[in-house]
Amino acid sequence: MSENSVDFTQVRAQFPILETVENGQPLVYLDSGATSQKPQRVIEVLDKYYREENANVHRGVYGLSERATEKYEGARETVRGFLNAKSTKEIVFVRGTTEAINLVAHSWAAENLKEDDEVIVTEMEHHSNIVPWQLLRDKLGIRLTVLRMNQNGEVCLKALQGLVSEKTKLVSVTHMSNALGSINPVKEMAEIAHSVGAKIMVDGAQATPHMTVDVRDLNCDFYALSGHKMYGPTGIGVLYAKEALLEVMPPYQGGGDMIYSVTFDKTEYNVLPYKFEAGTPHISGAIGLAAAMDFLNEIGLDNVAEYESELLSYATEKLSQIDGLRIIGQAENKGGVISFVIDGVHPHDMATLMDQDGIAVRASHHCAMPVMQYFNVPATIRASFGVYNNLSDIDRLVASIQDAKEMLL
Ligand code: 7TS
Repeated sequence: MSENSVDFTQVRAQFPILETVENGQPLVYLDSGATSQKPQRVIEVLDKYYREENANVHRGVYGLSERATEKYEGARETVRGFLNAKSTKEIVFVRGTTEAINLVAHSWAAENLKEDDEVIVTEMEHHSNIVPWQLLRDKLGIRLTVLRMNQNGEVCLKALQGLVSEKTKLVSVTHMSNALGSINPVKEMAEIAHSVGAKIMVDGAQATPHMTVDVRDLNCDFYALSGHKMYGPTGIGVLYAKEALLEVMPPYQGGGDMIYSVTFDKTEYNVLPYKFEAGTPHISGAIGLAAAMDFLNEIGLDNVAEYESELLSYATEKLSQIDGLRIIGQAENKGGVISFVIDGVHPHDMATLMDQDGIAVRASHHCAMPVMQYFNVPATIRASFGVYNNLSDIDRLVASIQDAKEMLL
């Protein structure tokens, strides 16, 4: 490995779960694409919150509630800084990427799109960036157009240029594919969307744990992320949206906290971002997410990207040497995900045997069935990396594949 200023052995040591012994073997966790493990400091922040700080936010005049509110709003400021958003008004806490996309579909899109208007998605989207638009298609008669990919798992900007028209109202695209690892040129895609007056929504579920994301530089209109994939708790995520859009969007859910005043005749909504946060929020989740972002900021996202790119190169080289193994997704710009199939072996059988060696990989369609259809496979085996993985994890992955292959073929 090249000299990285960060000691990733120390980073790994911060994850208590990695001491787990699975089937008599030390756990090798290679399923961070599904959810990441949590560092000690995130676990401690959650523990401290419930031991010492728990109260509902925005309502109490007593000290404990004021402190919980300060922490919760402090977390919002951390998220703002992490994404380089202009204002905390643009940071809406949600359950995760899925909810963020549904919020945009139900609020912005349902309000602004009409029959025959078009939403463009890529062929490599996760189901959570396909199904909400299909639901809207059924309701409003909008069109859902697919930007196809090539055999490497890459989309072509020229093809997008040829696809957009004055009918296009939204381009909704994943920043990094969970099934292939492809990183999409979302900044350029934003320019193309904007050239016809469309908006762009970016699904950042897989990107935010692995690379620097600057929403102002990308000039995206909406950006979604999930805390649990970036070393934070489950059940918390973020929708970033430009303030001017949020300002005119109708609320997504009604309830407490999102109102300014209510009578039976009329409700006045709260200011941003509270208009979109009905009900008691996931206070500890937001605080835990901020701790995870601090953790990533301290390592430095550019260091993370460099380190994981070295892991990916090493894994690609080693896996390519295995007879009958085909890597699915060979984009030039690719993050720490390696999906593969092996001639004559069902991915689930392979992953089950690998579990016996203490290796956690995912064998599935990865909620991206159109990707499987394109490559004509029922499923792939996917190893996805996090900051805690190392070369020895990959060596054990390779050895386990070899052993399982011998048993199955
Ligand atoms: N978008 C992408 C690109 C994803 O990878 C996922 C989850 C989601 C959206 C949904 O995120 P959620 O936090 O709202 O569930 N991806 C995966 C995966 O690859 N394996 O399990 C979940």
